[in-house]
Amino acid sequence: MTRTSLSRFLIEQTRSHQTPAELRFLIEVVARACKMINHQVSKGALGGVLGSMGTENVQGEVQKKLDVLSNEILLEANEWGGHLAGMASEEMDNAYQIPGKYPKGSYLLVFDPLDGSSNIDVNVSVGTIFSVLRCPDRNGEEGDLGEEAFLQAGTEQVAAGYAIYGPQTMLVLTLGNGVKGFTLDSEMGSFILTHDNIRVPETTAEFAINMSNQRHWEAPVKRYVDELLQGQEGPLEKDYNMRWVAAMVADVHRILTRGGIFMYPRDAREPEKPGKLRLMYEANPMSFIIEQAGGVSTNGHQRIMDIQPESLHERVAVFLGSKDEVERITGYHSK
Ligand code: AFP
Repeated sequence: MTRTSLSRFLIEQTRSHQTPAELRFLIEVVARACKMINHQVSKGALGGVLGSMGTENVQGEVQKKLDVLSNEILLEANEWGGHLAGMASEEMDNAYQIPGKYPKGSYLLVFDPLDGSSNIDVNVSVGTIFSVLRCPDRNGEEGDLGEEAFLQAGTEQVAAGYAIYGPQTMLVLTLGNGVKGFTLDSEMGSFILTHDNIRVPETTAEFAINMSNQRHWEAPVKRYVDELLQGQEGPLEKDYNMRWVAAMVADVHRILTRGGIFMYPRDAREPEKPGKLRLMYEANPMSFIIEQAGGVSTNGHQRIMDIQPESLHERVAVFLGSKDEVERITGYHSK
């Protein structure tokens, strides 16, 4: 049987869907960087890559050595090819400028280099999340690319994906015409198409939320989770199961595989911040993937991909996954 590699899939996309060659190259380079990150992650203690750097990122979170290493891998892989006008990352305060010695391209790459990095030291799945936008026309303007170029709604994404470093390493990708999953064949060093048309089941009996924050949630979330917990005896008249990996990549991957609802609501711990997750490099790419797989993604009040970002590291409440449940909790917010 002929196996379809990521390269072959992308070349066929270029032919049939007019995916520009520059975008094809970009995805190939990101995939190559993910293979390098996978290699570092899998070395664990043998590679001396576990533990913290002793520094904090712009969000005030302690940076793991692998957060910093993964960020460097993505920057170095993508800065020289001429396909990007700039990059932005969870691990950098400001937009990354393509060095002047390299040509610039027409795309912007935004990423969380290592999502769920608190899982690294305990050998649980982590991942890389990325989003691709077009760089707005600069009208011949030279000089540094400002943050405003990146501040585009999720609906403007031309591609999004994630790599999951788990029992298997996979790359899950959307170019806006469905969702494909590629599994890394580590002997051949290639991502092979193994999940051709990923769809999220509309109904589910599984939910994902960090229950330890329950006392901080807003009323609609308390009501909804309370109903889930009542199971068959409650108004929803069925038993639900709960899972929480604490790496969005792994929780979303499970939902893409067998359905479910993922929630990281706004809560009262930091009232000025609407949630923990970041809009541009976590919520938007995951929302694009979930919607392309037939699921729904909102912040409780509106579609996440319609939100106009106001800053690079903006946070957002997230409810995504199986249509029926996301619509139910979104409905509770309007009551
Ligand atoms: P990092 O990317 O900083 O490791 O954070 C992971 C994450 O943003 C997301 O992937 C998880 O769903 C969420 O945080 C876990 O949060 P809790 O620490 O509240 O479980």
